[in-house]
Amino acid sequence: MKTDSRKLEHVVLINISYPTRINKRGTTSIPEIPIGAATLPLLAALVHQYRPDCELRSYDEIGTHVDFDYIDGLPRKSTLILMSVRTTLAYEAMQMSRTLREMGFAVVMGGPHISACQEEALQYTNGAVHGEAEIHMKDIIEAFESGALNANTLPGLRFHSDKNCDLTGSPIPEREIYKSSRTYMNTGVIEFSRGCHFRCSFCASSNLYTQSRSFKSIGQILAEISTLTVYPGGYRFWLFGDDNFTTSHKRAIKLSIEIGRHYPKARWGCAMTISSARDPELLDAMADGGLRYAFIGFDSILQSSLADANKTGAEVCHYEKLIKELKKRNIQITAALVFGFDSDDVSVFQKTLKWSLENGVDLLNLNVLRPYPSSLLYQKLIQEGRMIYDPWWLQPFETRLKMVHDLSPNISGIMTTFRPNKMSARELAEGTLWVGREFYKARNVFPRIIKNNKKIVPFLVGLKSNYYYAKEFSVKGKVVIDPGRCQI
Ligand code: B12
Repeated sequence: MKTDSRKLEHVVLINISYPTRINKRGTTSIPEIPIGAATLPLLAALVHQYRPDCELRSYDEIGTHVDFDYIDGLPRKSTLILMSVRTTLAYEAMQMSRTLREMGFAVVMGGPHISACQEEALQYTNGAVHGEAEIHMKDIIEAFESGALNANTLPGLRFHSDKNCDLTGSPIPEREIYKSSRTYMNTGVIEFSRGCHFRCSFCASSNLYTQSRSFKSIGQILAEISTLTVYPGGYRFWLFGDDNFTTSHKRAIKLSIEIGRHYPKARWGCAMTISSARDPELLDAMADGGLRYAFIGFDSILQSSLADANKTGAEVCHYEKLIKELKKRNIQITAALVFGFDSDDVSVFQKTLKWSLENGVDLLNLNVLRPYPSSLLYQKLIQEGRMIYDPWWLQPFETRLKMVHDLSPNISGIMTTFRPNKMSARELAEGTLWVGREFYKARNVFPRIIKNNKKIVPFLVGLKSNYYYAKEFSVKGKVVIDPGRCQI
């Protein structure tokens, strides 16, 4: 092993976004909700845990584009680039890694996509990480400082762990790194747990690390909340980023009670499963503790499609009653729905729109079924020979645009990568887009917001959220690929 020891003095953290400008003047990025994930603040805290004097720059492109000029001015010998990668942007991440390596920087990649496709990533980066940063950060820094990990290390070094970290030892993320960006909504993402006890076939997370769950302590969460911005009137806002905040009712109840006790003006949101709404004690505790926004994976309004998805514990016939339970407690609902299950035919779009308009959900998050590389669904579609593009995540952006049949430049939710069972791929993309456009038409938005929000603040929040979600479906115009990025 080559040893060329050096000290780590600079770290650049990157979470990339789509490489496009979409309006006529070529200036607007594809709309993504400007929420700062916990990822880069956590990586920052972990770097500082081991190298307190290290200088840090972070670029979460949803808020701030990567500044190549600044990076170019950094010393190659003492600078490490850490990239977090999601599957939808894997192609762009590999491009950027190559650019940075060619500039002479050592690049390490981690995140959900690299955990799913570590072997593949090793071809593009100097270090590829499977698993949680808490477990690997020390080894990464040591490999860099020993010279074993540098811009020429290819294939890259493999950092792998099949164990979960103990979240009670996880540091408080350094959220200050987002303060320089004016684009973000002022909402923090806080993690309480990792892992989920369900095994839905399309889930991108359930097979990624290990099958077990881990939790932070209540004291940790309360301390983390104290670092968030306080707004006039003493309010604090955040979202829990857990895949399923209610994976343990007991823990969620305890935490919610403590949040209410310590921060009576807390207002937060979380993702949870609909079957949890059967537990009135849980709903009362969460609502009293400040829960105002629930992102709920209903996934389908067809029971047969839920069976296709291996989604257990959810019964469509109870959805309406459970929605009422949440609304009774003034909890706004974002219904996440997926189209393209084997049981779905074209009638699913009309049925879903009707259901969504009638039952009082506040927002719709719509996605075409997407075979993430870590999912059981991906394995099934490969076996059945039904993938149209494989691996879809390494296709250039132009090819990914074909997967939305040029219906919209916003590939995020409606890209179709496989042959559906009871409709064409184009019908699937078209139908999904149609439901979104109808749901977010002004004639549907205003009556809904007025009916669902009697007070001024929730009304304004409702208006803003509808605006962000509507943008996802209304994006039109020419796509211009950023010339600053090369081919992989
Ligand atoms: C907040 C959020 C968003 C925000 C984005 C915020 C942002 N600035 O990026 C919004 C709402 C915009 C969003 C959009 C989307 N999201 Co999202 N999102 C989340 C959510 C709920 C929380 C993220 C977070 O803060 N996690 C906490 C951090 C600490 O966890 P982490 O990022 O996984 O990092 C850990 C490890 O992965 C690892 N790690 C990560 N990066 C690195 C880097 C290095 C160098 C190292 C060593 C380790 C490492 O260490 C960390 C600590 O252990 C997650 C769910 C989740 N449980 O993570 C989904 C999640 C990340 N999103 C997902 C998806 C699919 C999407 C969308 C594609 C949805 C869509 N159809 O449009 C888009 C794509 C956006 C994009 N640009 O990539 C998937 C990603 C799956 C995958 N394989 O890529 C997730 C995991 C949800 C899920 N279970 O399906 N999202």
